[in-house]
Amino acid sequence: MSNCNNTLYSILNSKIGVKRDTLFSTPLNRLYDWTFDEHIAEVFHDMLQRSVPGYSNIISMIGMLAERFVQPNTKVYDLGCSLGAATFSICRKIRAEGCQVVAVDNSPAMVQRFRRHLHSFRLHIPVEIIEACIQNISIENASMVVLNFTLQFLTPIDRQSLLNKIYQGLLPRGIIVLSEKLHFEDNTIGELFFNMHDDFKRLNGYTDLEITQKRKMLKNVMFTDSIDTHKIRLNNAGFKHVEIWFQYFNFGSLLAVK
Ligand code: GEK
Repeated sequence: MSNCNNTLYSILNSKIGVKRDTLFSTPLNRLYDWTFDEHIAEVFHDMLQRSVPGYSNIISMIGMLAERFVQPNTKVYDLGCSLGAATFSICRKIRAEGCQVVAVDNSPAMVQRFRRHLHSFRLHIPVEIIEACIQNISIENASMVVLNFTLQFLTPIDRQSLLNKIYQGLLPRGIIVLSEKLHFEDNTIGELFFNMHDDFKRLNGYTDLEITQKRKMLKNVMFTDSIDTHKIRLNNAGFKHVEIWFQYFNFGSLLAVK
Protein backbone atom coordinates (compact mmCIF):
# COMPACT_ATOMS: atom_id res chain seq x y z
CA MET A 1 0.00 0.00 0.00
CA SER A 2 2.81 2.45 0.81
CA ASN A 3 4.37 1.83 -2.63
CA CYS A 4 1.13 2.63 -4.39
CA ASN A 5 0.77 5.69 -2.13
CA ASN A 6 4.29 6.83 -2.90
CA THR A 7 3.84 6.59 -6.67
CA LEU A 8 0.50 8.39 -6.57
CA TYR A 9 1.96 11.06 -4.34
CA SER A 10 5.13 11.68 -6.26
CA ILE A 11 2.99 12.21 -9.38
CA LEU A 12 0.56 14.48 -7.53
CA ASN A 13 3.40 16.48 -6.00
CA SER A 14 5.03 17.02 -9.36
CA LYS A 15 1.79 17.95 -11.13
CA ILE A 16 -0.17 19.87 -8.49
CA GLY A 17 2.87 21.48 -6.88
CA VAL A 18 4.58 21.29 -3.54
CA LYS A 19 4.85 24.94 -2.54
CA ARG A 20 5.24 24.92 1.23
CA ASP A 21 2.46 26.43 3.31
CA THR A 22 3.89 29.32 5.36
CA LEU A 23 0.81 31.53 4.97
CA PHE A 24 0.12 31.90 8.68
CA SER A 25 3.65 31.78 10.04
CA THR A 26 3.74 35.47 10.94
CA PRO A 27 1.12 37.27 13.06
CA LEU A 28 -1.74 38.59 10.91
CA ASN A 29 -3.25 41.98 11.78
CA ARG A 30 -6.75 40.79 10.99
CA LEU A 31 -7.93 37.21 11.06
CA TYR A 32 -10.53 37.13 8.30
CA ASP A 33 -12.82 34.13 7.76
CA TRP A 34 -11.27 31.28 5.82
CA THR A 35 -11.72 31.44 2.02
CA PHE A 36 -10.35 29.12 -0.64
CA ASP A 37 -8.57 31.92 -2.49
CA GLU A 38 -5.47 31.98 -4.69
CA HIS A 39 -3.08 32.07 -1.70
CA ILE A 40 -4.64 28.94 -0.20
CA ALA A 41 -4.86 27.19 -3.58
CA GLU A 42 -1.16 27.76 -4.21
CA VAL A 43 -0.07 25.87 -1.07
CA PHE A 44 -3.14 23.66 -0.70
CA HIS A 45 -1.59 20.33 -1.56
CA ASP A 46 1.18 20.77 1.02
CA MET A 47 -1.31 22.14 3.56
CA LEU A 48 -3.62 19.13 3.41
CA GLN A 49 -0.82 16.61 3.62
CA ARG A 50 0.62 18.35 6.70
CA SER A 51 -2.73 19.09 8.40
CA VAL A 52 -5.07 16.19 7.69
CA PRO A 53 -4.02 12.91 9.29
CA GLY A 54 -4.40 10.09 6.78
CA TYR A 55 -5.10 12.38 3.80
CA SER A 56 -2.73 10.60 1.41
CA ASN A 57 -4.07 7.17 2.46
CA ILE A 58 -7.64 8.30 1.90
CA ILE A 59 -6.81 9.70 -1.54
CA SER A 60 -5.13 6.46 -2.45
CA MET A 61 -7.97 4.27 -1.12
CA ILE A 62 -10.57 6.35 -3.00
CA GLY A 63 -8.84 5.06 -6.12
CA MET A 64 -9.10 1.51 -4.83
CA LEU A 65 -12.82 1.97 -4.16
CA ALA A 66 -13.25 3.38 -7.68
CA GLU A 67 -11.64 0.28 -9.14
CA ARG A 68 -14.09 -1.90 -7.24
CA PHE A 69 -17.34 0.08 -7.53
CA VAL A 70 -17.33 2.25 -10.66
CA GLN A 71 -19.70 0.70 -13.20
CA PRO A 72 -19.42 0.89 -17.01
CA ASN A 73 -20.97 3.93 -18.74
CA THR A 74 -21.58 5.84 -15.50
CA LYS A 75 -20.41 9.06 -13.89
CA VAL A 76 -18.23 9.64 -10.84
CA TYR A 77 -18.63 12.91 -8.96
CA ASP A 78 -15.80 14.53 -6.98
CA LEU A 79 -17.64 17.23 -4.99
CA GLY A 80 -15.39 19.92 -3.56
CA CYS A 81 -12.59 18.64 -5.77
CA SER A 82 -10.06 21.41 -4.94
CA LEU A 83 -6.98 20.68 -7.07
CA GLY A 84 -8.22 17.26 -8.17
CA ALA A 85 -6.25 14.84 -5.98
CA ALA A 86 -9.22 12.47 -5.57
CA THR A 87 -10.19 12.81 -9.25
CA PHE A 88 -6.66 11.85 -10.22
CA SER A 89 -6.62 8.84 -7.92
CA ILE A 90 -10.02 7.70 -9.27
CA CYS A 91 -9.04 8.07 -12.92
CA ARG A 92 -5.88 6.05 -12.44
CA LYS A 93 -7.87 3.13 -11.06
CA ILE A 94 -11.13 2.98 -13.05
CA ARG A 95 -11.24 -0.19 -15.11
CA ALA A 96 -14.84 0.09 -16.36
CA GLU A 97 -15.43 1.38 -19.91
CA GLY A 98 -17.29 4.55 -20.90
CA CYS A 99 -16.98 6.45 -17.60
CA GLN A 100 -16.67 10.14 -16.94
CA VAL A 101 -15.59 12.10 -13.85
CA VAL A 102 -17.41 15.30 -12.94
CA ALA A 103 -15.30 17.43 -10.57
CA VAL A 104 -17.04 20.36 -8.88
CA ASP A 105 -15.76 23.21 -6.74
CA ASN A 106 -17.06 26.71 -6.06
CA SER A 107 -13.63 28.27 -5.54
CA PRO A 108 -12.51 30.00 -8.75
CA ALA A 109 -8.87 29.77 -7.60
CA MET A 110 -9.05 26.00 -7.11
CA VAL A 111 -10.90 25.40 -10.37
CA GLN A 112 -8.50 27.57 -12.34
CA ARG A 113 -5.47 25.77 -10.94
CA PHE A 114 -7.03 22.32 -11.45
CA ARG A 115 -7.91 23.19 -15.07
CA ARG A 116 -4.37 24.43 -15.65
CA HIS A 117 -2.70 21.18 -14.64
CA LEU A 118 -5.40 18.70 -15.75
CA HIS A 119 -3.79 18.01 -19.14
CA SER A 120 -0.49 17.10 -17.46
CA PHE A 121 -2.22 14.22 -15.63
CA ARG A 122 -2.60 12.48 -19.03
CA LEU A 123 -5.77 10.69 -17.91
CA HIS A 124 -7.57 8.14 -20.05
CA ILE A 125 -10.94 9.07 -18.48
CA PRO A 126 -12.72 12.30 -19.50
CA VAL A 127 -12.91 14.83 -16.67
CA GLU A 128 -15.35 17.73 -16.64
CA ILE A 129 -14.40 20.46 -14.16
CA ILE A 130 -17.34 22.61 -13.09
CA GLU A 131 -17.13 25.81 -11.07
CA ALA A 132 -20.34 25.70 -9.03
CA CYS A 133 -21.82 25.17 -5.60
CA ILE A 134 -22.39 21.46 -5.08
CA GLN A 135 -25.94 22.27 -3.98
CA ASN A 136 -26.75 23.58 -7.46
CA ILE A 137 -25.59 20.75 -9.67
CA SER A 138 -27.56 17.69 -10.68
CA ILE A 139 -26.30 14.20 -9.91
CA GLU A 140 -27.30 11.55 -12.40
CA ASN A 141 -26.27 8.10 -13.57
CA ALA A 142 -23.63 7.99 -10.81
CA SER A 143 -21.86 4.90 -9.54
CA MET A 144 -19.57 6.81 -7.14
CA VAL A 145 -19.77 10.16 -5.38
CA VAL A 146 -16.88 11.54 -3.32
CA LEU A 147 -17.23 14.21 -0.66
CA ASN A 148 -13.64 14.30 0.57
CA PHE A 149 -13.60 16.88 3.40
CA THR A 150 -16.23 19.06 1.72
CA LEU A 151 -19.52 18.49 3.57
CA GLN A 152 -18.03 20.16 6.68
CA PHE A 153 -18.04 23.49 4.79
CA LEU A 154 -21.77 23.33 4.02
CA THR A 155 -24.22 24.88 6.48
CA PRO A 156 -25.43 21.96 8.64
CA ILE A 157 -29.10 22.45 7.70
CA ASP A 158 -28.20 21.99 4.01
CA ARG A 159 -26.35 18.70 4.50
CA GLN A 160 -29.29 16.29 4.52
CA SER A 161 -30.78 17.58 1.26
CA LEU A 162 -27.41 17.24 -0.48
CA LEU A 163 -27.10 13.62 0.68
CA ASN A 164 -30.70 12.95 -0.42
CA LYS A 165 -29.88 14.32 -3.88
CA ILE A 166 -26.74 12.16 -4.07
CA TYR A 167 -28.70 9.04 -3.09
CA GLN A 168 -31.29 9.77 -5.78
CA GLY A 169 -28.59 10.21 -8.41
CA LEU A 170 -26.75 7.00 -7.55
CA LEU A 171 -27.42 3.71 -9.33
CA PRO A 172 -28.03 0.51 -7.33
CA ARG A 173 -24.69 -0.61 -5.77
CA GLY A 174 -23.42 2.94 -6.19
CA ILE A 175 -21.33 4.38 -3.34
CA ILE A 176 -20.64 7.61 -1.54
CA VAL A 177 -17.31 8.24 0.18
CA LEU A 178 -17.71 10.86 2.89
CA SER A 179 -14.51 12.03 4.60
CA GLU A 180 -14.73 14.60 7.38
CA LYS A 181 -13.06 16.10 10.40
CA LEU A 182 -15.04 14.58 13.27
CA HIS A 183 -16.66 15.80 16.46
CA PHE A 184 -16.82 13.54 19.56
CA GLU A 185 -19.57 13.67 22.17
CA ASP A 186 -17.21 12.09 24.73
CA ASN A 187 -15.15 15.06 25.97
CA THR A 188 -12.19 12.93 27.08
CA ILE A 189 -11.87 11.38 23.64
CA GLY A 190 -12.61 14.68 21.89
CA GLU A 191 -9.90 16.49 23.83
CA LEU A 192 -7.38 13.67 23.33
CA PHE A 193 -7.88 13.60 19.54
CA PHE A 194 -7.83 17.41 19.38
CA ASN A 195 -4.45 17.44 21.15
CA MET A 196 -3.07 14.56 19.10
CA HIS A 197 -4.08 16.40 15.94
CA ASP A 198 -2.15 19.46 17.15
CA ASP A 199 0.85 17.19 17.83
CA PHE A 200 0.49 15.79 14.31
CA LYS A 201 0.63 19.31 12.83
CA ARG A 202 3.63 20.26 15.00
CA LEU A 203 5.42 17.09 13.88
CA ASN A 204 4.80 18.24 10.31
CA GLY A 205 6.50 21.56 10.97
CA TYR A 206 3.60 23.87 11.86
CA THR A 207 4.19 26.30 14.74
CA ASP A 208 1.65 27.04 17.48
CA LEU A 209 1.05 30.44 15.89
CA GLU A 210 0.19 28.86 12.54
CA ILE A 211 -2.08 26.32 14.21
CA THR A 212 -3.91 28.96 16.27
CA GLN A 213 -4.37 31.51 13.49
CA LYS A 214 -5.73 28.90 11.11
CA ARG A 215 -8.11 27.51 13.74
CA LYS A 216 -9.54 30.97 14.39
CA MET A 217 -10.06 31.58 10.67
CA LEU A 218 -11.88 28.28 10.22
CA LYS A 219 -14.10 28.77 13.27
CA ASN A 220 -17.02 30.36 11.41
CA VAL A 221 -16.85 28.33 8.22
CA MET A 222 -16.23 24.70 9.17
CA PHE A 223 -18.65 22.78 11.39
CA THR A 224 -17.96 19.18 12.32
CA ASP A 225 -20.41 16.38 13.10
CA SER A 226 -20.06 13.12 15.02
CA ILE A 227 -19.76 9.75 13.30
CA ASP A 228 -23.28 8.95 14.53
CA THR A 229 -24.72 12.12 12.99
CA HIS A 230 -23.12 11.24 9.65
CA LYS A 231 -24.44 7.69 9.82
CA ILE A 232 -27.95 8.86 10.68
CA ARG A 233 -27.96 11.36 7.79
CA LEU A 234 -26.76 8.71 5.35
CA ASN A 235 -29.43 6.29 6.61
CA ASN A 236 -32.08 9.02 6.33
CA ALA A 237 -31.02 9.65 2.75
CA GLY A 238 -31.81 5.99 2.02
CA PHE A 239 -28.46 4.20 2.34
CA LYS A 240 -28.86 0.81 4.00
CA HIS A 241 -25.15 -0.07 4.22
CA VAL A 242 -23.13 2.56 6.07
CA GLU A 243 -19.80 2.19 7.88
CA ILE A 244 -16.70 4.13 8.80
CA TRP A 245 -13.80 2.55 6.90
CA PHE A 246 -10.98 4.86 8.02
CA GLN A 247 -10.21 6.84 11.16
CA TYR A 248 -7.10 8.66 12.32
CA PHE A 249 -7.67 10.76 15.50
CA ASN A 250 -10.50 13.22 14.73
CA PHE A 251 -10.50 12.60 10.98
CA GLY A 252 -12.35 9.83 9.24
CA SER A 253 -14.05 8.55 6.16
CA LEU A 254 -17.39 6.77 5.81
CA LEU A 255 -18.58 4.56 3.03
CA ALA A 256 -22.24 4.05 2.13
CA VAL A 257 -23.54 1.64 -0.49
CA LYS A 258 -26.93 2.09 -2.16
C1 GEK B 1 -9.29 16.79 -1.87
N1 GEK B 1 -11.71 17.10 -1.85
O1 GEK B 1 -8.15 17.21 -2.04
N2 GEK B 1 -19.64 23.89 -3.38
C2 GEK B 1 -18.52 23.49 -4.04
N3 GEK B 1 -17.30 23.40 -3.44
C3 GEK B 1 -17.24 23.73 -2.15
C4 GEK B 1 -18.35 24.15 -1.41
C5 GEK B 1 -19.59 24.22 -2.08
N4 GEK B 1 -20.70 24.59 -1.45
N5 GEK B 1 -17.97 24.42 -0.13
C6 GEK B 1 -16.63 24.17 -0.09
N6 GEK B 1 -16.19 23.77 -1.31
C7 GEK B 1 -10.42 17.79 -1.77
C8 GEK B 1 -10.29 18.59 -0.51
S1 GEK B 1 -11.17 20.94 0.65
C9 GEK B 1 -11.03 20.39 2.28
C10 GEK B 1 -11.50 19.42 -0.22
C11 GEK B 1 -10.29 21.28 3.18
C12 GEK B 1 -14.83 23.38 -1.68
C13 GEK B 1 -13.76 24.38 -1.32
O2 GEK B 1 -13.63 25.39 -2.30
C14 GEK B 1 -12.53 23.50 -1.23
O3 GEK B 1 -11.83 23.44 -2.44
C15 GEK B 1 -13.09 22.11 -0.85
O4 GEK B 1 -14.51 22.21 -0.95
C16 GEK B 1 -12.75 21.67 0.56
O5 GEK B 1 -9.57 15.59 -1.79
O6 GEK B 1 -9.80 22.35 2.77
O7 GEK B 1 -10.22 20.89 4.42
